[in-house]
Amino acid sequence: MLNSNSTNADDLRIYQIIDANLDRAREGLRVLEDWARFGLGKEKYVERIKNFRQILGKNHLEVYKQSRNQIEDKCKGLTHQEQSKRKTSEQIISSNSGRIQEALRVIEEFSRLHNNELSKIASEIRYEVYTIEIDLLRLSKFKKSEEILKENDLYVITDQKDNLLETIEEILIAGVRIIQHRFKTGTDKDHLREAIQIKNLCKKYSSLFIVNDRIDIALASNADGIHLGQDDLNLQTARKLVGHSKIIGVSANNEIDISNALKEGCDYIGIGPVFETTTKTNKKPIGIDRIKTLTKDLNIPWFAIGGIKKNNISYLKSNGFKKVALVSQLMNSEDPKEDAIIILKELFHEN
Ligand code: TZP
Ligand code: MG
Repeated sequence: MLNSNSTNADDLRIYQIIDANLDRAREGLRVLEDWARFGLGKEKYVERIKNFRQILGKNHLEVYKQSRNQIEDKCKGLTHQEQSKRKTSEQIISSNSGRIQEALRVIEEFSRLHNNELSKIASEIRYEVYTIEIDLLRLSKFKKSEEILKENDLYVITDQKDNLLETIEEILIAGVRIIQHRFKTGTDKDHLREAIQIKNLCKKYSSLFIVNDRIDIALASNADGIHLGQDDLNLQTARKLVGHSKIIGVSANNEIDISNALKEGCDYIGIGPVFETTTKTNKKPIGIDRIKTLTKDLNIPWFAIGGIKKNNISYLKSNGFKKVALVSQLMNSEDPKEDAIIILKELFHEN
């Protein structure tokens, strides 16, 4: 409630500022709320944001609304050119969160003397919006990664070789959208340097960049995800370390590993080796029939791996396999772009 009932011209100007900024903050909150609802389907955030809008609505007093008509606003209708440049949903979330935070800060300052209650409310909501913004951005990033995993059937894993970056770029140009960085020998410095280079390439082609084995390298290179084998850190620990913005994939080749991975919330599974492979010699092939049984009820993306070549993809497809991961076929290819295109076509082709 207001601290005094009398109103002078200065008060009117202040009320006008508060009126405009309550509108701004509520509009911005509505943008975040709708993204949480329709873009992300996150009820918990919808409720939190709606609650803030309602609190601000209740505190939007008649005196503030009436001040709007009493002093003319000479700057009405001014827009900034940045507003028409916004493109992605992430940019919309960031700019609207900024707008809400600024508006709340203005309310906090100008209401302090005559409406301490509103000033406190504005301050509290402003702090909450900082964390909501970060959470929504993380959730949006994660959702995008999940969509790439769902929509793309070819997952390419790198090997250590000359001209690796050129090979990866050719593969990305061909349309591959999931790359895993596999780096088994070398220093951590070289590992991270290469990871960052590949991450930048993946970013250029809007592709997913996943780091094999190493959570520290995934975090330091700002990867989109991490891939863990059965001997790497367990999924729960990995989730604690990387949080919910990165996807986590797991290698599995039996019922127990698959069921544990699902229980612990992994985002995709690599299953194999399907066939004999020289890339990973310590694991025996488990074959097509075994993989069919293992994946029968699997409802997260899974990729068959091991010995997959362009000439056995149609056979895999005729057995109901939709997604594959491979290393040597593209890493050792004379023409990785051409071969990637052939494989993508094979995978796309309806059997
Ligand atoms: N995990 C199971 S098999 C395998 C990995 C990393 C190697 C696959 O390599 P390639 O060259 O595609 O057979
Ligand atoms: Mg591993």
